[in-house]
Amino acid sequence: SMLQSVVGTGHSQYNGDVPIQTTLVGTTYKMLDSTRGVGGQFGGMAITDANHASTSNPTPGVIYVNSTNVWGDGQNYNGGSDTNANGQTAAVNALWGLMNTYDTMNNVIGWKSLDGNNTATYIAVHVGTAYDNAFYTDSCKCMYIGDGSSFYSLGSIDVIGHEMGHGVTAATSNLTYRGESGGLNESSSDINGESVEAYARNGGTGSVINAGNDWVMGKEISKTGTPLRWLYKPSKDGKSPDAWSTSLKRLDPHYSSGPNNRMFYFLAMGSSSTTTSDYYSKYLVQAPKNMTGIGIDKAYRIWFKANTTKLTSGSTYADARNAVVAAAQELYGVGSVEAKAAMRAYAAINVGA
Ligand code: ASN
Ligand code: ZN
Repeated sequence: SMLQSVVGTGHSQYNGDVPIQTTLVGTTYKMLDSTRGVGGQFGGMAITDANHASTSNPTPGVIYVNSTNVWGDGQNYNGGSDTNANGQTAAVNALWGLMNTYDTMNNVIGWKSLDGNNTATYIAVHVGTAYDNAFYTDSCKCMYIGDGSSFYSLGSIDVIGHEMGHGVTAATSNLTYRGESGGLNESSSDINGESVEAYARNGGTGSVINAGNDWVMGKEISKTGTPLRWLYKPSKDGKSPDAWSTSLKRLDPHYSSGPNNRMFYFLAMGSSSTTTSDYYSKYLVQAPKNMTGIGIDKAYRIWFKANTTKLTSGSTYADARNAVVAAAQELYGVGSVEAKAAMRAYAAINVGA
């Protein structure tokens, strides 16, 4: 046929040379993955050039095209043409991140695209000028990536998994983006980002997520090497708390996410803490003593089920605890080690029954 799905080579910025799913139209290659998602604005998962459109209400621009199926130069954007090999690198980063996000949710959970109905989405790169952010927009169910100034181009896998995670949350629990629910919304995106990173780093095939992520958000895009957030110890950013308290609800969601991120880390990875001084009040507020984690694969399945089927727009941390415990019980059994680990992980951030 005129349209043929083919595999090209992308010279990515953060993951070396990667196989990317593109489309051959006549003699031209397009950055359109028609094997992941249907319909949507571009008839498949697409990467477009926002061509420095203003970051407020931007339009996506056109799909990347190339005369060969080899894309990008692996180097950070230098301010030249968006469509030469250097400008294409942001598009390679985006397509690789999007493919892995789709595959993680589809192959591990059986959840198709962002809405669960397999509606294709897209990523637009080069939005704004030296723009230091990436963002999801629900009206297009798509995301935009800036070129960065104090950051490198903002298309690392964990950032893309994070932004697309906002689409899953918007389509399901729709956690309100302020107060405790705002922190849970942000945490759900960080959990998605780290889980996609873990999936991609282990080859991106199969239906199981193996550990291999770095448990920090955005290390790759950081020019200083300092991540945006530390899931294993959120307070390392100087602003996020490590445990729930009554004042958490007043924080920006990127900080009130901290304790739930730490809960997820403990659930997956456990803790080798041996100190008994961790106990505070009736709950733990530091690392749980000698806790065995259940692995990121099971932890992701549990969190995903909780967020997509049990949480609602006004959910609190206490609600999240109950939802995660219930999800663990449904997936692995009442009294299972997984359900007990969920209780312990929440107790470790000061959230109890
Ligand atoms: N990149 C940010 C995020 O997804 C954008 C924002 O502040 N909402 O959290
Ligand atoms: Zn976010």
